[in-house]
Amino acid sequence: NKIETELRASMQIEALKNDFHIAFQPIHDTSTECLIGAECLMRWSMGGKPVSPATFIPIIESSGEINKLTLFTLSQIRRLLSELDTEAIDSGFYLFSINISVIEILDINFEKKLLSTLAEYHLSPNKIKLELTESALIDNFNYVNEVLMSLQRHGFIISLDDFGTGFSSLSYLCKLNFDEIKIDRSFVTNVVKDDRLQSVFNSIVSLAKNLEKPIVAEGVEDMEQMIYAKAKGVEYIQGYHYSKPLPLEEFISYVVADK
Ligand code: G
Ligand code: G
Ligand code: MN
Ligand code: NA
Repeated sequence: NKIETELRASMQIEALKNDFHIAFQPIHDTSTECLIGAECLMRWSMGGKPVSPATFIPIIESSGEINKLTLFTLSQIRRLLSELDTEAIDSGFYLFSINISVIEILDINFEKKLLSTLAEYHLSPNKIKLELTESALIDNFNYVNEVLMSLQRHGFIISLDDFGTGFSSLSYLCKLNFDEIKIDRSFVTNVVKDDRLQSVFNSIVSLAKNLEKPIVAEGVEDMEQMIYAKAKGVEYIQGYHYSKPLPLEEFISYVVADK
Protein backbone atom coordinates (compact mmCIF):
# COMPACT_ATOMS: atom_id res chain seq x y z
CA ASN A 1 0.00 0.00 0.00
CA LYS A 2 1.00 3.56 -0.73
CA ILE A 3 1.60 4.76 2.84
CA GLU A 4 3.88 1.84 3.61
CA THR A 5 5.91 2.33 0.45
CA GLU A 6 6.31 6.06 1.04
CA LEU A 7 7.17 5.51 4.70
CA ARG A 8 9.82 2.97 3.80
CA ALA A 9 11.41 5.54 1.50
CA SER A 10 11.26 8.23 4.20
CA MET A 11 12.92 5.92 6.71
CA GLN A 12 16.10 5.74 4.62
CA ILE A 13 18.91 7.52 6.44
CA GLU A 14 19.35 10.07 3.63
CA ALA A 15 15.62 10.88 3.64
CA LEU A 16 14.90 11.01 7.39
CA LYS A 17 15.95 14.62 7.94
CA ASN A 18 13.88 15.90 5.02
CA ASP A 19 10.79 13.80 5.43
CA PHE A 20 10.27 13.77 9.21
CA HIS A 21 10.27 16.66 11.59
CA ILE A 22 9.58 17.19 15.25
CA ALA A 23 6.90 19.44 16.68
CA PHE A 24 7.70 20.75 20.16
CA GLN A 25 4.76 21.36 22.48
CA PRO A 26 5.58 23.67 25.41
CA ILE A 27 5.10 22.44 28.99
CA HIS A 28 4.75 25.02 31.76
CA ASP A 29 5.08 24.97 35.53
CA THR A 30 1.76 25.92 37.16
CA SER A 31 3.27 27.76 40.13
CA THR A 32 5.62 30.04 38.18
CA GLU A 33 3.90 29.78 34.77
CA CYS A 34 7.44 29.43 33.37
CA LEU A 35 8.27 27.23 30.41
CA ILE A 36 10.03 24.11 31.70
CA GLY A 37 10.31 21.99 28.57
CA ALA A 38 8.48 20.41 25.67
CA GLU A 39 7.02 17.17 24.40
CA CYS A 40 8.61 16.14 21.09
CA LEU A 41 6.01 14.88 18.63
CA MET A 42 6.86 13.18 15.35
CA ARG A 43 5.42 14.63 12.14
CA TRP A 44 5.32 13.10 8.68
CA SER A 45 3.58 14.19 5.48
CA MET A 46 2.68 12.36 2.30
CA GLY A 47 2.31 14.44 -0.85
CA GLY A 48 2.37 17.56 1.31
CA LYS A 49 -0.48 16.34 3.50
CA PRO A 50 0.24 15.58 7.20
CA VAL A 51 -0.46 11.98 8.18
CA SER A 52 -1.51 11.34 11.79
CA PRO A 53 1.08 9.64 14.02
CA ALA A 54 -1.72 7.27 15.00
CA THR A 55 -1.52 6.01 11.40
CA PHE A 56 2.20 6.01 10.64
CA ILE A 57 3.74 5.17 14.04
CA PRO A 58 2.19 1.66 14.20
CA ILE A 59 3.47 0.91 10.68
CA ILE A 60 7.00 1.91 11.66
CA GLU A 61 6.68 -0.06 14.89
CA SER A 62 5.84 -3.21 13.00
CA SER A 63 8.69 -2.65 10.60
CA GLY A 64 11.01 -2.82 13.62
CA GLU A 65 12.46 0.62 12.92
CA ILE A 66 10.79 2.86 15.48
CA ASN A 67 14.03 3.28 17.44
CA LYS A 68 15.50 5.06 14.43
CA LEU A 69 12.87 7.79 14.92
CA THR A 70 13.61 8.01 18.63
CA LEU A 71 17.30 8.57 17.88
CA PHE A 72 16.31 11.08 15.18
CA THR A 73 14.26 12.91 17.82
CA LEU A 74 17.37 13.17 20.01
CA SER A 75 19.26 14.66 17.07
CA GLN A 76 16.55 17.30 16.71
CA ILE A 77 16.72 18.13 20.43
CA ARG A 78 20.46 18.59 19.99
CA ARG A 79 19.83 20.83 16.98
CA LEU A 80 17.28 22.89 18.91
CA LEU A 81 19.61 23.35 21.88
CA SER A 82 22.52 24.40 19.70
CA GLU A 83 20.35 26.99 17.95
CA LEU A 84 19.15 28.25 21.34
CA ASP A 85 22.76 28.53 22.50
CA THR A 86 23.62 30.73 19.57
CA GLU A 87 20.84 33.03 20.71
CA ALA A 88 22.69 33.24 24.03
CA ILE A 89 19.87 31.72 26.04
CA ASP A 90 20.52 29.52 29.01
CA SER A 91 18.79 26.37 27.90
CA GLY A 92 20.11 24.40 30.85
CA PHE A 93 16.73 24.22 32.45
CA TYR A 94 14.64 22.62 29.69
CA LEU A 95 13.46 19.05 29.75
CA PHE A 96 12.39 17.16 26.65
CA SER A 97 9.73 14.45 26.66
CA ILE A 98 9.89 11.79 24.01
CA ASN A 99 7.37 9.02 23.34
CA ILE A 100 8.81 5.54 23.56
CA SER A 101 7.20 2.42 22.11
CA VAL A 102 7.34 -0.65 24.27
CA ILE A 103 8.89 -2.70 21.46
CA GLU A 104 11.92 -0.43 21.65
CA ILE A 105 12.33 -1.25 25.30
CA LEU A 106 12.21 -4.95 24.50
CA ASP A 107 15.34 -4.53 22.36
CA ILE A 108 18.21 -5.46 24.67
CA ASN A 109 20.35 -2.72 23.13
CA PHE A 110 17.80 0.04 23.74
CA GLU A 111 19.49 1.65 26.73
CA LYS A 112 22.94 1.38 25.19
CA LYS A 113 21.74 3.06 21.99
CA LEU A 114 20.03 5.89 23.87
CA LEU A 115 23.08 6.51 26.04
CA SER A 116 25.59 6.46 23.21
CA THR A 117 23.46 8.77 21.06
CA LEU A 118 23.04 11.21 23.95
CA ALA A 119 26.79 11.10 24.59
CA GLU A 120 27.45 11.82 20.93
CA TYR A 121 25.24 14.91 21.20
CA HIS A 122 26.69 15.95 24.58
CA LEU A 123 23.24 15.65 26.12
CA SER A 124 22.58 14.37 29.62
CA PRO A 125 19.86 11.77 30.32
CA ASN A 126 18.72 14.18 33.06
CA LYS A 127 17.25 16.35 30.31
CA ILE A 128 15.12 13.56 28.89
CA LYS A 129 11.71 12.33 29.95
CA LEU A 130 10.63 9.02 28.45
CA GLU A 131 6.85 8.81 27.98
CA LEU A 132 5.30 5.37 28.04
CA THR A 133 1.63 4.48 27.86
CA GLU A 134 0.23 2.31 30.62
CA SER A 135 -1.24 -0.22 28.20
CA ALA A 136 2.20 -0.78 26.69
CA LEU A 137 3.47 -1.96 30.05
CA ILE A 138 1.14 -4.91 30.65
CA ASP A 139 3.12 -7.49 28.72
CA ASN A 140 6.63 -8.32 29.84
CA PHE A 141 5.98 -6.28 32.97
CA ASN A 142 8.94 -7.58 34.96
CA TYR A 143 11.45 -7.14 32.17
CA VAL A 144 10.19 -3.67 31.21
CA ASN A 145 10.19 -2.63 34.86
CA GLU A 146 13.84 -3.64 35.23
CA VAL A 147 14.78 -1.61 32.16
CA LEU A 148 12.89 1.37 33.58
CA MET A 149 14.80 1.11 36.85
CA SER A 150 18.08 1.04 34.99
CA LEU A 151 17.06 4.05 32.89
CA GLN A 152 16.14 5.93 36.06
CA ARG A 153 19.54 5.17 37.53
CA HIS A 154 21.10 6.82 34.49
CA GLY A 155 19.00 9.91 35.15
CA PHE A 156 16.12 9.55 32.70
CA ILE A 157 12.71 10.62 34.00
CA ILE A 158 9.95 8.08 33.35
CA SER A 159 6.49 9.52 32.57
CA LEU A 160 3.30 7.47 32.51
CA ASP A 161 1.49 8.85 29.45
CA ASP A 162 -2.27 8.90 28.76
CA PHE A 163 -2.82 7.97 32.39
CA GLY A 164 -6.27 6.63 33.13
CA THR A 165 -7.06 5.37 29.64
CA GLY A 166 -5.15 2.15 29.37
CA PHE A 167 -4.65 -0.48 31.99
CA SER A 168 -7.66 -1.70 33.92
CA SER A 169 -5.74 -2.56 37.06
CA LEU A 170 -4.03 -0.19 39.46
CA SER A 171 -1.98 -2.95 41.06
CA TYR A 172 0.96 -2.28 38.76
CA LEU A 173 1.32 1.19 40.25
CA CYS A 174 2.63 -0.44 43.43
CA LYS A 175 5.57 -1.97 41.58
CA LEU A 176 6.24 0.10 38.50
CA ASN A 177 9.35 2.29 38.33
CA PHE A 178 8.10 5.67 37.18
CA ASP A 179 8.58 9.32 38.16
CA GLU A 180 5.61 11.26 36.85
CA ILE A 181 2.01 10.88 35.72
CA LYS A 182 0.53 12.54 32.64
CA ILE A 183 -3.21 12.68 33.06
CA ASP A 184 -4.86 12.02 29.71
CA ARG A 185 -6.50 14.95 28.01
CA SER A 186 -9.87 13.18 27.92
CA PHE A 187 -10.09 13.91 31.68
CA VAL A 188 -8.82 17.46 31.34
CA THR A 189 -10.33 19.28 28.38
CA ASN A 190 -13.93 19.35 29.61
CA VAL A 191 -13.22 19.13 33.33
CA VAL A 192 -14.64 22.50 34.30
CA LYS A 193 -18.19 21.74 33.12
CA ASP A 194 -18.48 18.06 33.95
CA ASP A 195 -18.94 16.78 37.52
CA ARG A 196 -18.03 13.24 36.69
CA LEU A 197 -14.83 14.27 34.92
CA GLN A 198 -14.00 16.34 37.98
CA SER A 199 -14.35 13.30 40.24
CA VAL A 200 -12.02 11.26 38.06
CA PHE A 201 -9.58 14.14 37.59
CA ASN A 202 -9.45 14.85 41.34
CA SER A 203 -8.97 11.16 42.14
CA ILE A 204 -6.04 10.86 39.74
CA VAL A 205 -4.46 13.98 41.21
CA SER A 206 -4.85 12.71 44.76
CA LEU A 207 -3.50 9.29 43.73
CA ALA A 208 -0.41 11.02 42.31
CA LYS A 209 -0.05 13.11 45.47
CA ASN A 210 -0.27 10.03 47.67
CA LEU A 211 2.37 8.33 45.54
CA GLU A 212 4.42 11.55 45.77
CA LYS A 213 4.68 11.81 41.98
CA PRO A 214 4.29 15.07 40.09
CA ILE A 215 1.49 15.31 37.58
CA VAL A 216 1.29 16.81 34.10
CA ALA A 217 -2.15 17.76 32.79
CA GLU A 218 -2.37 17.43 29.00
CA GLY A 219 -5.00 19.06 26.83
CA VAL A 220 -5.45 22.22 28.89
CA GLU A 221 -7.17 24.41 26.33
CA ASP A 222 -8.16 27.57 28.19
CA MET A 223 -7.58 29.75 31.23
CA GLU A 224 -10.44 28.18 33.22
CA GLN A 225 -8.98 24.69 32.87
CA MET A 226 -5.52 26.03 33.71
CA ILE A 227 -6.81 27.67 36.91
CA TYR A 228 -8.73 24.52 37.82
CA ALA A 229 -5.69 22.27 37.40
CA LYS A 230 -3.47 24.67 39.29
CA ALA A 231 -5.96 24.89 42.18
CA LYS A 232 -5.97 21.09 42.43
CA GLY A 233 -2.19 21.07 42.77
CA VAL A 234 -1.21 19.90 39.28
CA GLU A 235 2.47 20.73 38.83
CA TYR A 236 2.81 20.97 35.04
CA ILE A 237 0.55 21.90 32.17
CA GLN A 238 0.62 21.16 28.45
CA GLY A 239 -2.07 22.17 25.99
CA TYR A 240 -3.46 24.66 23.53
CA HIS A 241 -3.93 27.21 26.34
CA TYR A 242 -0.19 27.76 26.08
CA SER A 243 0.52 26.48 22.61
CA LYS A 244 -0.06 23.78 20.06
CA PRO A 245 2.99 21.68 19.06
CA LEU A 246 5.40 23.98 17.17
CA PRO A 247 7.99 23.41 14.46
CA LEU A 248 11.57 23.90 15.69
CA GLU A 249 12.00 27.49 14.49
CA GLU A 250 8.65 28.56 15.98
CA PHE A 251 9.48 26.84 19.27
CA ILE A 252 12.72 28.85 19.40
CA SER A 253 10.71 32.06 19.01
CA TYR A 254 8.42 30.84 21.78
CA VAL A 255 11.38 30.25 24.12
CA VAL A 256 12.80 33.67 23.32
CA ALA A 257 9.42 35.33 23.97
CA ASP A 258 9.06 33.46 27.28
CA LYS A 259 12.34 34.88 28.59
O1 G B 1 -0.06 15.21 18.00
P1 G B 1 -0.38 13.92 18.25
O2 G B 1 -1.32 13.45 17.20
O3 G B 1 0.92 14.24 17.67
O4 G B 1 0.46 12.63 18.71
C1 G B 1 -0.25 11.46 18.86
C2 G B 1 0.55 10.35 19.46
O5 G B 1 1.51 9.83 18.56
C3 G B 1 1.38 10.70 20.69
O6 G B 1 0.64 10.76 21.84
C4 G B 1 2.29 9.50 20.74
O7 G B 1 1.63 8.42 21.37
C5 G B 1 2.52 9.20 19.28
N1 G B 1 3.81 9.72 18.90
C6 G B 1 4.14 10.96 18.46
N2 G B 1 5.46 11.05 18.23
C7 G B 1 5.99 9.82 18.52
C8 G B 1 7.28 9.27 18.48
O8 G B 1 8.27 9.90 18.13
N3 G B 1 7.42 7.96 18.87
C9 G B 1 6.36 7.21 19.29
N4 G B 1 6.58 5.96 19.65
N5 G B 1 5.12 7.70 19.34
C10 G B 1 4.93 8.99 18.96
O1 G C 1 1.56 11.51 23.61
P1 G C 1 0.16 11.93 23.38
O2 G C 1 -0.83 11.13 22.64
O3 G C 1 -0.48 12.21 24.71
O4 G C 1 0.34 13.33 22.61
C1 G C 1 -0.39 14.44 22.88
C2 G C 1 -1.39 14.67 21.78
O5 G C 1 -2.37 15.58 22.22
C3 G C 1 -0.79 15.26 20.54
O6 G C 1 -1.46 14.69 19.47
C4 G C 1 -1.13 16.73 20.63
O7 G C 1 -1.23 17.36 19.37
C5 G C 1 -2.48 16.68 21.33
N1 G C 1 -2.77 17.85 22.15
C6 G C 1 -1.91 18.55 22.88
N2 G C 1 -2.52 19.57 23.54
C7 G C 1 -3.83 19.49 23.19
C8 G C 1 -4.98 20.28 23.56
O8 G C 1 -4.93 21.22 24.34
N3 G C 1 -6.16 19.87 23.02
C9 G C 1 -6.26 18.81 22.17
N4 G C 1 -7.46 18.52 21.69
N5 G C 1 -5.20 18.07 21.81
C10 G C 1 -4.00 18.41 22.32
MN1 MN D 1 2.95 11.64 24.98
NA1 NA E 1 -1.22 11.52 26.19
